[in-house]
Amino acid sequence: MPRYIFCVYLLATLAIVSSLAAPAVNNEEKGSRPAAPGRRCSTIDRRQEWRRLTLKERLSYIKSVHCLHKLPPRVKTGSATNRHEEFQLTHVALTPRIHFVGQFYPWHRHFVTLYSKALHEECGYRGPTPYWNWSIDAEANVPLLESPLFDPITGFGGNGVSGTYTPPTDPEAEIIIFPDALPLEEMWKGCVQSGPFNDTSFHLNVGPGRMITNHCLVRGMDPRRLPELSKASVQRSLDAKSFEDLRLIGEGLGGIHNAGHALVGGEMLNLYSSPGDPIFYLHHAGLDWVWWKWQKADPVARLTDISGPTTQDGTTQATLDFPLEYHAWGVNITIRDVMDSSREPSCYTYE
Ligand SMILES: [Cu+2]
Repeated sequence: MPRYIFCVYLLATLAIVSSLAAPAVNNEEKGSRPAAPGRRCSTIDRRQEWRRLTLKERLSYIKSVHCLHKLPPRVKTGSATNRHEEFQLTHVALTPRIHFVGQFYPWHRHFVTLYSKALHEECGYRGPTPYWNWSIDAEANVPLLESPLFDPITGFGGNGVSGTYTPPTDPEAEIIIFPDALPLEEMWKGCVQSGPFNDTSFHLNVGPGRMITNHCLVRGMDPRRLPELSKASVQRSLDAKSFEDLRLIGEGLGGIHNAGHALVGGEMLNLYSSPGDPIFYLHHAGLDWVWWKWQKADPVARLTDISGPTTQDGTTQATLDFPLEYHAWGVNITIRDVMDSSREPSCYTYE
């Protein structure tokens, strides 16, 4: 088995990437700038923690993910074989430009919105967009696998099963893992065999990392990361005095971002291909919920507070005018457009 080396600082050097077969920009897809960013929304998605969805809503959400996984990609030139993978591939293609930078929170905010819109508009999902408040699991005195998030019927299924997956050989070091993860054998434990995304009903053609391979959904859970997702840990983000503090606390070592990825392991621990695991969107909605809560505590100052370098090794600071790119979809918006989630094009709040 190859030895994968990972380190946050390595990412800067890897920023040259994208040898992968990602979709090319298609001008016909251009022009999807929302009619009027900042405009009042006609409807509001009241996002809820997974456990607050009714069982019917949970099943309906899972069904819509399966639907997205069956729909053809919008951009035909990439390696994604369906809409779900198209989101994954978009993330793969942009990874070095959207992590450990000022646009990390805004970019992922809109990414989750786009995914949620796809579930609603293309797959008929009618319920609220779910998020994951990991601190409920961190404070509960029950094994992580008993969390409703990992329920085999009304959740995202369980852990990977040892011995069912062998990562591909990786001579070009295309598999880049989040920092401070478990040893490889444990984090790539195996294919998920239970629940709606098990080995027989759900496969991915994108990943691991920047590779394009047909594989099962891989997990290798690490409940030892739960303390990093405790109420106190979430509060540490909420106590941030500035956006700069918020993003450094959230995305830094020991922060809630890494910990949520490492808690699930496998595909989720892959910095590039993690959106292959459907739980990615609940984890990132959870991070967004923290940012939203933080903004709500002082909207006058915080709905316009943005900072952080625009490139991993650069010094230019992100501003509200910084463009957010979503690869071949041609979505044309700026950070300013997503600062207030209650306005177009986001149109949601958290309950
Ligand atoms: Cu990401």
